[in-house]
Amino acid sequence: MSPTITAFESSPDRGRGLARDMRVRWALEEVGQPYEVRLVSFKAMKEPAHLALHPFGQIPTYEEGDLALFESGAIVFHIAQRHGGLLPKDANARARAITWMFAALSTVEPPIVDRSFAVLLERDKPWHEARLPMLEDRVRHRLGELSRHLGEADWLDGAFSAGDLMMVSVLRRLDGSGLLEEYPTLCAYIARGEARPAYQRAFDDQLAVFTAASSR
Ligand code: GTB
Repeated sequence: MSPTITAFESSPDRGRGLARDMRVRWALEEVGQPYEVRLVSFKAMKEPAHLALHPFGQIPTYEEGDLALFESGAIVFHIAQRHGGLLPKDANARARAITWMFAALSTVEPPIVDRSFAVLLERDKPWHEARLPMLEDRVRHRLGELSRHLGEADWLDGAFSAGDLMMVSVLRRLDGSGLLEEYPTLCAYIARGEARPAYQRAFDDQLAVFTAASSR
């Protein structure tokens, strides 16, 4: 039975693939697992049927038989555990790839999300102009460290893994901020991720949702 994931019925990212269903779609495409998508409105996300799947009323969720998951990191990890191709077989390399998934979600993503929220929701606040440079410097700090770690390598630790899938997904949230361009190593890293056929299939599928919604 194919798993079913949830995604925005009408994504505020206008089809740029920045919402967190994109990383789950990408993981499913990487492992060759067909899936269904149930689109949910902002209203439906906060109603009992969806809250039964996701206590915080968000997307994405993942249903497979009697298993229901939320949190994109947990979902991608589950997919990577269940199928080959996203985590190395060697136990230590596998542990390191999982470490990079956590690093993406708990060390790199938070300052990026803080900056996004400030730009999206706090522009009219009197302290916005003073706060934004501080938030951007926090992002730069992480990008500099990550860029130094990556150096000349294609991927974070040997072959492409769920760690790279998560890191590239997290970094893409900076698209349009102008910050990534300060780190050519990271731009090339993201481009390598985006060039993967599985990424492109996932991107096209989420874009089709936006295109269909805007033509109605
Ligand atoms: N930690 C959770 C996870 O990783 O799954 C976070 C899930 C989450 O934030 N989901 C968001 C959501 O459902 C969508 S992805 N929000 C609705 C709500 O909370 O009511 C976040 C997102 C939204 C929009 C853009 N964008 O427009 O660019 C990018 C990312």
